[in-house]
Amino acid sequence: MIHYALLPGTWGRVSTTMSDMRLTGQPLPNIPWEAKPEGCVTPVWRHSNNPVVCRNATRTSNSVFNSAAVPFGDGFAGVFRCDDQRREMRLHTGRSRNGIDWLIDEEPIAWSCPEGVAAPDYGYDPRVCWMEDRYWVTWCSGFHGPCIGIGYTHDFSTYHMVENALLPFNRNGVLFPRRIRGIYMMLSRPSDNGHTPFGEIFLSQSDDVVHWGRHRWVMKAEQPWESTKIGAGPVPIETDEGWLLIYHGVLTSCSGFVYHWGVCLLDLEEPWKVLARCPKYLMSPQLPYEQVGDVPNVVFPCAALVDPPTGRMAVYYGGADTVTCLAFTTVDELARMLV
Ligand code: BMA
Repeated sequence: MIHYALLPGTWGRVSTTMSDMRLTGQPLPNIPWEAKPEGCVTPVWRHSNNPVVCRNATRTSNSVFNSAAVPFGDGFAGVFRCDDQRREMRLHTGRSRNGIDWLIDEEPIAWSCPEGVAAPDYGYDPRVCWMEDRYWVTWCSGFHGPCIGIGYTHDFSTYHMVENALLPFNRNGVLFPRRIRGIYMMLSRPSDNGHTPFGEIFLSQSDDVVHWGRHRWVMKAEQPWESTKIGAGPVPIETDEGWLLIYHGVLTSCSGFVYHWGVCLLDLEEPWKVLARCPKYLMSPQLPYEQVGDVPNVVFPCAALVDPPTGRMAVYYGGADTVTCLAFTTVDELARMLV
């Protein structure tokens, strides 16, 4: 049982029985999984054979990172960020039997665009979610600068762009995986045209996925590890107590940005209300494939698989803007971190 303080302007989680938070949704018995290693004291642990996708996974790739995977058929499919050897940022389809060994298409995704919507100049940092009858994709789309592209696929073969959901400049557009009180909802992080030394998370609402408005402010940085900017990570994870949102938080050090993961809990019905937050980071760049690469010191989560009956979660994240990695946690581990 959980109780929330309903003081004006605050939505604080004041008490909970530690591990009673429950994931909602379909079982995923084939979720990629490794048990927490003996002696591990952190809430998240890395796959023993990271990175799971190396930088040269296609013939033309310079790097494959910040990518999103979902259950598909008997296995998994996903949209991968592949920066090519000209350093164009492109999205490619990936397929996997087990969620760990991936085959990435050589050719980038070709979006079919409705009349009046220009094909994106580039695409990066995709998120994918199953909602209603299709897999929705949001990504940072080149539209006179970074902007939120939204589209869908039924089969991971043909892809349809719907719109540029918001005006430039914006990044980290992340859909909620179902309508809430009949309304589609999306998180985003208004930004600038460059490397953006600021950033807070906002929420926008839509009746049709095309027109977005009724914007709400969700949260800003609070702790040193996230003090420069924050942005939504994987599609929010539904629990009986709220939406678990894993997000990235950035600190500016003497040698540049350092990207971490954080987690918070958003209200189920009014998800612009933050019920609880983890003051510490969940993960920081500590392994060589996170510290060394095209952009050092980056762990950037973009997708989470969950298995409600066991509470298991497998999170895909980019390492140092170069490779794709996998890490594990559980709903109990995350619930325990929230205050
Ligand atoms: C952000 C995005 C991400 C990237 C991060 C660190 O602005 O470009 O794709 O992982 O910077 O370079």
